[in-house]
Amino acid sequence: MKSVSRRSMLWGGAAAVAGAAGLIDVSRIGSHCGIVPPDSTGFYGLGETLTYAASRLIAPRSSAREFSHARISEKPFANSTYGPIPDDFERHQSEDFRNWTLSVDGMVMHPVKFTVSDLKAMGRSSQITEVACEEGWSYIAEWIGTPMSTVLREVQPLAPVRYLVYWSMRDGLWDSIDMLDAQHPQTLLTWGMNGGELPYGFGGPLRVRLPKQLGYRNLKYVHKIVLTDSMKGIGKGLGSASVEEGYSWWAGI
Ligand SMILES: Nc1nc2c(c(=O)[nH]1)N[C@H]1C(S)=C(S)[C@@H](COP(=O)(O)O)O[C@H]1N2
Ligand SMILES: [Mo]
Repeated sequence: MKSVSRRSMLWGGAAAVAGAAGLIDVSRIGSHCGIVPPDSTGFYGLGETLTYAASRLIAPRSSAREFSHARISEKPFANSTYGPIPDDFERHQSEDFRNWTLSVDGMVMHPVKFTVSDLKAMGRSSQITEVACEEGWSYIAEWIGTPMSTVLREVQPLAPVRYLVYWSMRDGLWDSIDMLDAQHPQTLLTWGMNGGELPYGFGGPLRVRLPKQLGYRNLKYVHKIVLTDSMKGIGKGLGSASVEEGYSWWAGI
């Protein structure tokens, strides 16, 4: 494990104490260090800002728990997806997603469109981890996919990139993660589950799997990724469609 620098510890401690006492604007200090969540605004943003900053300073590379095969849930629960199925999506479904692409562009050296078979050929990683919904239920499954870091190596992000933003084609939901999460070895572009293909109900053909974050950040039917240094101009600039609905951007577990 990497040791935490004394300076980071001091900063974290000072921010926590001062923040709790309401003495200083934590988000202002945090922005110097690049650890402010995009939805850090106003009074309610304070808690999230502190949680995010503390997690980044104290355990920036921690991993989600992985389980043995025996712990895989017999009946995983596929949450419903709301709204009408767009025509484009139905067409892809009827073609067995053979022509489904994931575009990756924005602040990158080489923008690329990958098919699911391109991704499968690039790299494979699997993990047995839990999906935890904010509503209280969870299940454990084996997730198989291409590490996000492998895709990033291909497109080569350009400095000063800060966020990876991703969109679902099925319902237009979108979300974003910082580069630490984007490069995290457990962050997968998932195309397989429990030894087989990733079923439609669980986000097939392609799902972002982020076991260190609550379920709602694990978007299904992902077809577009943009790398950016700022969330300005993307939706309301708060980092996620879920944030616009009242959820918090940082949902670390
Ligand atoms: N595109 C899309 N992705 C989504 C959702 C959604 O409604 N649309 N729901 C999210 C929520 S709230 C949770 S808890 C998980 C549920 O994953 P599951 O369907 O595999 O149980 O998916 C997330 N991904
Ligand atoms: Mo959820």
